[in-house]
Amino acid sequence: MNNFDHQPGAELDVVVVGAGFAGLYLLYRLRELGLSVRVLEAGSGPGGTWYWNRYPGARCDVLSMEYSYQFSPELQADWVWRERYATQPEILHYINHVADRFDLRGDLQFNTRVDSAHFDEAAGRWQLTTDTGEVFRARFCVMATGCLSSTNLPDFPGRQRFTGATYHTGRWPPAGVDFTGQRVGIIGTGSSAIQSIPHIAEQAAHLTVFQRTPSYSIPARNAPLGDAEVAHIKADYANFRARNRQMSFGVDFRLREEAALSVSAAEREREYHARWAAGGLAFLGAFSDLLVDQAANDTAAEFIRQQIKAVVSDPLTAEKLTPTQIVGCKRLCVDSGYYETFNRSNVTLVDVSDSPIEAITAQGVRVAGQDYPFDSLIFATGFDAMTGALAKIDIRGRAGRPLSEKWAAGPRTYLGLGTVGFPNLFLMTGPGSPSVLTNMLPSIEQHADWISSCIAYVSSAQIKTIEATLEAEDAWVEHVNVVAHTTLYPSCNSWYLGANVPGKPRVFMPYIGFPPYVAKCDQVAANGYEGFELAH
Ligand code: N01
Repeated sequence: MNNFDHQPGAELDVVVVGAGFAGLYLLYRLRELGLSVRVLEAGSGPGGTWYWNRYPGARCDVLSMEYSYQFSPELQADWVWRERYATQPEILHYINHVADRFDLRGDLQFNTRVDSAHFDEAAGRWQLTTDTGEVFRARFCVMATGCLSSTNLPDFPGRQRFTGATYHTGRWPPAGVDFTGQRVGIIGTGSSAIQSIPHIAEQAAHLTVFQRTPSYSIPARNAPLGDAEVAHIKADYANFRARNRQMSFGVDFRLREEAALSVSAAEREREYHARWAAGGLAFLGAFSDLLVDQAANDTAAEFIRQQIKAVVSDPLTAEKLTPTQIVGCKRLCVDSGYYETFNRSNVTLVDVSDSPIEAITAQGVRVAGQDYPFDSLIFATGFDAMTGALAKIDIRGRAGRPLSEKWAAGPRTYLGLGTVGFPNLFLMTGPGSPSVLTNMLPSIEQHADWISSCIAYVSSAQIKTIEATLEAEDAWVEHVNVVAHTTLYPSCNSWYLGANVPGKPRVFMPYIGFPPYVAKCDQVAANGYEGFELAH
């Protein structure tokens, strides 16, 4: 039940949950409108994903010249990225710089976890309560809670019994961890594990990697950014950004127009080699149909399998590390020395695909009756993606209806921005928006621009509530699904589908295609927010 009887706390125009890239830029935009805003953040500083994911080797897999804000020409002209791919500390430094440069800290409240957000229908206000016992009331509530912020910690039998130290890559201690001389186990081989394993292996006495599904990983080929390259981009940054916004993923994969099977085998091989040598996610841009045609995808998959075989000395280990699924269906990984790490004598790979982890014991991990003792155990087991952070907040809309109840069979939104029954509630990069299938930064800026313009319009037109219509929401959910099924994405057990979390409904959550999505959002706004009901 909603309870609005207790003393209300701060009365605001907008309350924002989360002070990552999304919350920070939204605050900047809302402040420009002269609105009163408070951003509530569980961490002790800004940064969101870059605040929590401090595991060794953490860095972005989108090029740093692209993974940065573009709203301020001065900021992007001044800021100096040092490497092709920025490290987590560098990105966190950048976010803190932005908070200071635009004087945002006054409206950021840290160490504050939002427990509930209830819509008070009579007053037309959102009321948020926090773990610090504070209450905030606001006309608008924006969830900028991140797509990969709620950690997934599988319920391994006996997990609590382990007497050594445990870590989750998504909640890494800020002071870091020294594994020198230790026996370390790591569960999971997604992006976080793939980035951290080479670093941990260098420190630990022995590292044991528990792998359920091998990932495809492309070498990053990280290197210092050359002055000439930076100068070239900065000389025409606005156009560089504009071009990338026209790309399907909002990032330049140097997509070739030809289909993979329309060229000769020799030409394919040449292209894949060139992409492998250049490094990074642009490997997926080698041909136009890699993510839509199984036969095309097979050619890329086979190329990567051959590279793994060439790098990993022990044939049995190489075989275990070789993925069989569709490339890119689960998020492609980008690494620095991942496969090479398995040539070290202090690294062991344990395949748990056929014999799942039986138990966690006081000393370590048991698989197929064999005990692996550890001093430290790392869970690199990912996230309850896109909906997990929202599910942790008791969000209630009209008639006190919980969002968890409405989304019991999977998230339903209009444009990933709003959901029926929850007036004046906006989601940043929510399910149904391109978010994780794009460079997150332009997606975040586009959402913050759209939401702030919408709030400005609603406020100036004396509109009391804005809420998606059921018709628009149903049509959008259907459209997201139809688009997804024109690709290979729905065919594997990825976190895009919620398949990594036991019991989570299997629904493809991100919308595929940044440019058409932006066009649709612009059209909706231009047509007086069509698909939304505006109530006076
Ligand atoms: O998580 P994941 P992540 N028993 O879900 C395994 C972004 N990111 O933190 O594949 C055994 O990818 C699981 O196995 P399986 C990026 O978008 C970006 O690594 O489910 N194993 C998998 O191997 C990325 O995709 C960057 O069979 C279990 C692993 O745990 C996303 O975050 C860096 C298990 C989880 O992998 C998530 O990446 C890092 C179980 N019960 C992350 N449960 C960059 O920008 C799970 N696993 C570079």
